[in-house]
Amino acid sequence: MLRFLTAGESHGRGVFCLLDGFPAGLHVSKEDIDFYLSERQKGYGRGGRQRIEKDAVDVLSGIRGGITLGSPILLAVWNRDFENWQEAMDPWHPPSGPKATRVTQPRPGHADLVGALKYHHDDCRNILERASARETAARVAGGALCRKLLSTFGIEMAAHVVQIGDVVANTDSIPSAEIAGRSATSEVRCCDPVASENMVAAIRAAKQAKDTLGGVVEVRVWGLPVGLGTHTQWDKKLDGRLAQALMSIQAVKGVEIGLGFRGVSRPGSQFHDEIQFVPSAGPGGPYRRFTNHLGGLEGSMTTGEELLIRVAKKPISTLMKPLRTVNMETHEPAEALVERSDTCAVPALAVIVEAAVAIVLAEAFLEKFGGDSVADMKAAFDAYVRYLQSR
Ligand code: EPS
Repeated sequence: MLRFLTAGESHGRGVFCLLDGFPAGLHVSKEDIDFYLSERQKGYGRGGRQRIEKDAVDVLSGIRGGITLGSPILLAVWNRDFENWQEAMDPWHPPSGPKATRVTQPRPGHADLVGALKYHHDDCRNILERASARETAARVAGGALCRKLLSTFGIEMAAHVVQIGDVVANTDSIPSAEIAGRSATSEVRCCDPVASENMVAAIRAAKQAKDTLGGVVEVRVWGLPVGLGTHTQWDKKLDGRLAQALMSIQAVKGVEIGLGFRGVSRPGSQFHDEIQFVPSAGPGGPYRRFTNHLGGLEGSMTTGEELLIRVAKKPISTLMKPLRTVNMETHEPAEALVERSDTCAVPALAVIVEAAVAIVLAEAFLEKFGGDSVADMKAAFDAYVRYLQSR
């Protein structure tokens, strides 16, 4: 069983990812992980923090000589900004220095208020440090390993931005294999060049207005075998697990699989993906679909068609033109905390979504083909693909 956890505060020493149950024998390089860490930092609309950080992975355990050992893998992404926060974040001494001022004016939309109440804190920083989307650097590091594992079995993925604010891209007909290359040329990771320019303009205008923007990211995964996940128990269903992992990304407010919300006005005859037999030696098996409205999942299991998921992110809750709140000490009306933040982090969400999906799919893949090593998995996988040809 693959287990995945993160730790770390935004301005503490670093953010960390623990992967337990990861198979032995996967060849990985530092670049395999650092590439995605650096991609996560990019995108028009990011704030000053990304100029301070130059995220790179430090492997603390579980990998030797570029090969996974089968033992727990502990990955660290150190925070360069910690240098400026040492006194305020010191684990053993009361917060001191210029950054030690207590946060008592919670931001609407952030975890500040509810967290401070629930955990009995009188400084919202004790909440916001962990709630910050800086944590996603740890997910991206772990996700990069899972992604490498999946690509060993021919599973590839690409995510791109399809909406920022009210600017919607026209990308439905783009072949999945072109998404990575085309979105990489856009400052907002969008494959539609006209929409891309309009998105940049919308972010610029939002920044001038001291406001923030949300948006929608689409991820596609191909090369999947038929039958990952299961219909048998609610907490093992693959669509549910994907939605959970994606909803747990900071500021995400919606997950849509296949046509999702967009499809509900269709009658059943125009929704379901009719079946045809196309002899094939691939892991998707010989039963193909004429369409893929269900986004590659049927009965909470992969169908062998592309996985299609959309993820909606709300606008970031730290506004330079602060919203109304209450001072938790005086109970007087106040303005919410204004802290360095981003105008729009939707382009980064594309990289984070890929990581979250890779982690869940790697878990499901290990459940189906699991062994202690990649070699064991390959044997089980090849046998399954051979078996599919006989159906
Ligand atoms: C982020 C780092 C943070 C924010 C952002 C995401 O850095 P800092 O708080 O030092 O500016 O830029 O976090 C939030 C938007 C949030 O609400 O917490 C990152 O590395 O992704």
